[in-house]
Amino acid sequence: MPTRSYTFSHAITRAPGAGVAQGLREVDTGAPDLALFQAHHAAYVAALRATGAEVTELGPLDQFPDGVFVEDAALTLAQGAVILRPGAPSRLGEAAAMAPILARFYGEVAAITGPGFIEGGDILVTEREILVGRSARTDAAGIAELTRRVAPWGYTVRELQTPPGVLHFKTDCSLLDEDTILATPRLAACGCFDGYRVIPTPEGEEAAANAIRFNDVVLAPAGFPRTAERLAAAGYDVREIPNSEAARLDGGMSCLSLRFTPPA
Ligand code: CIR
Repeated sequence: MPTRSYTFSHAITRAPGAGVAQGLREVDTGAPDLALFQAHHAAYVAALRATGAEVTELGPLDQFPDGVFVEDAALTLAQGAVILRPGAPSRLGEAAAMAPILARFYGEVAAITGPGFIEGGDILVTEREILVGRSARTDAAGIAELTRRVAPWGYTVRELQTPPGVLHFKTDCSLLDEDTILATPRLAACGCFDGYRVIPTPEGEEAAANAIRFNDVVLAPAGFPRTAERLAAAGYDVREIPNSEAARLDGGMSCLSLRFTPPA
């Protein structure tokens, strides 16, 4: 039986638009180069498609500079989808824009209505549970509402803490398979992955912790050779994707797609 946490027939992405220059960032290292970002994005989409997945590529949303990071707007599960409620005020409207897109694939699209907030970057779905990190974007009320929404589908949610100063929980970790998580040592130190096998990112390569397992491959940001080697040595088929421009906006592999298999 295919896994529900990393085997997917579909993905949704959104092309970066001219507005990315205004995207949120913790540290300003200069605006992303749009042409380069588009080329990186194309490589990312091609890598997803190469696994056999059907990728729906949405056009840029001019009023939302961070719209390329579609993961934060919704949670896509095997039984249904949940429109989220981003904690960044400039990103709140991205969630509503995703609702009609997901309705094409899901009979049931639920929504987090508030008052809490929750962004997809803080949600790690594993084969056995859903881990959610509280962060500057995701609060206890948002997590509680998500917990109620997904309970009828048989999911348990475990609330954790995103490390201080880290944008999202998944900035620091990724699912590699049913039992294995790639994580920064600073996050794994919390003990929140007890019961899983943890592959730590090498010192100095913490920014490689945001990767995605997508069908038979692991998409990892280029430029972190020791992490790529470590993953390859553990038996994963790694595809390195250039990510310099998304990284200027604190974005990585997971942020750039919604991954799912529509219910039959
Ligand atoms: C933001 O600050 O919201 C965007 N510039 C980056 C979002 C990255 N998304 C993610 O990690 N899921």
